[in-house]
Amino acid sequence: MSGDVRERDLLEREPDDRVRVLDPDGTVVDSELEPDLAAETLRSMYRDMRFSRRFDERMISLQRQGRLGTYASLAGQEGSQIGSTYALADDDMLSFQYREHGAIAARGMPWEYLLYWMGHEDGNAALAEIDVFPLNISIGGHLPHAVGWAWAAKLNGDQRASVVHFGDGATSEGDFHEAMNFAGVFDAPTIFFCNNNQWAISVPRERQTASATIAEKARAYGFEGVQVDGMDPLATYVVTRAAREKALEGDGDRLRPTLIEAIQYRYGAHTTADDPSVYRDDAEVERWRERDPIDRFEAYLRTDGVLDDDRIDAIETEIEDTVATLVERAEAVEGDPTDIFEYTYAEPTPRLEEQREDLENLRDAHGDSELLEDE
Ligand SMILES: Cc1ncc(C[n+]2csc(CCOP(=O)(O)OP(=O)(O)O)c2C)c(N)n1
Ligand SMILES: [Mg+2]
Repeated sequence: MSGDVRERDLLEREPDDRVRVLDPDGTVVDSELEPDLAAETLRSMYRDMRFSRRFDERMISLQRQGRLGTYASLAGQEGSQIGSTYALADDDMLSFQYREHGAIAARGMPWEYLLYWMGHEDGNAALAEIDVFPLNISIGGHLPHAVGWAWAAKLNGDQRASVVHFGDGATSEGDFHEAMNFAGVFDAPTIFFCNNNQWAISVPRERQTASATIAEKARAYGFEGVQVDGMDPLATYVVTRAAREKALEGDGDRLRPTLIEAIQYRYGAHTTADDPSVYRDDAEVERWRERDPIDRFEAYLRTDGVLDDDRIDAIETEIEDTVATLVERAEAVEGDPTDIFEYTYAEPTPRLEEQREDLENLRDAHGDSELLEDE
């Protein structure tokens, strides 16, 4: 990176002028933008990307075996999630939708994270310890909260940014627009990070908005939007770092939010409950796989001598062990089915009370194992 001025320029590009540092075969295409990261940091980013991909495979396999609930796959989106998270401070507040396991991995995924996907609320609670808000299934619902948190941090004089991940589909929700407007007016130090993976379940990007880019929507709210190659971890890193600086140090006398549109692709199904073959072609998936973020980053790191076969073998072995330990610890926790009646209302409604009683009566009469066998 050749200095602050150049880094700031990043955010002043036209919204459709996509920032890219590495091309799909790992060659540096913009050496001025190449961040000066220590070999250890680069290897750690690579490890987290590999971990996330492996975690994903394992979670899908567990779901197929009935050992995990419905799961949202991240494969293809590692460069965006890990590159951007490495540009943050550990105590910047991170909010996400449900697919950003890579961002959680970059923060040091707690084993309890798996519990959420196994139906235990404790999985969400553990995220608070790494400054991550609970997972959000209600599309766009977390954006106003992320901005509110940013505004509070600013009023408290904290040097902490709020980073909020959401999908292309979320930009059609009112919450997105309200959050963007509020952040623009109140100078809330927010980084809006849109993981544009081309699809919102079966709705393609072209049907999501008539705007030429998602990034350009920021202009309507008085701040900058930038498109970045979301499958290039170095590009997402430099863009997020520039946005963070602007959120906390300001532009002139104002702290400014930024909207980052990271262009990427979800290789797999929307979730384990989806069949993408009914709405998209395999050829499309193959075209995006040619831009794979892990292959690209590995090629770059091998050229620089930061990685070699031995180091990669060691990383693979460590990842296998780590994933196995995470699963083992999470599976050792026994759930309580009546948990499903908790956590939505402070006071349960009469109807929920009635349903809880029905479930308890059934369990008393038959026992959990018999109830499960009957299914
Ligand atoms: C408010 C709301 N409306 C609809 C849904 C159903 N829904 C679940 S995921 C999804 C698509 C979201 O797409 P996007 O924001 O692009 O994120 P992605 O899944 O692609 O990561 C929808 C519509 C929901 N969860 N919440
Ligand atoms: Mg999407």
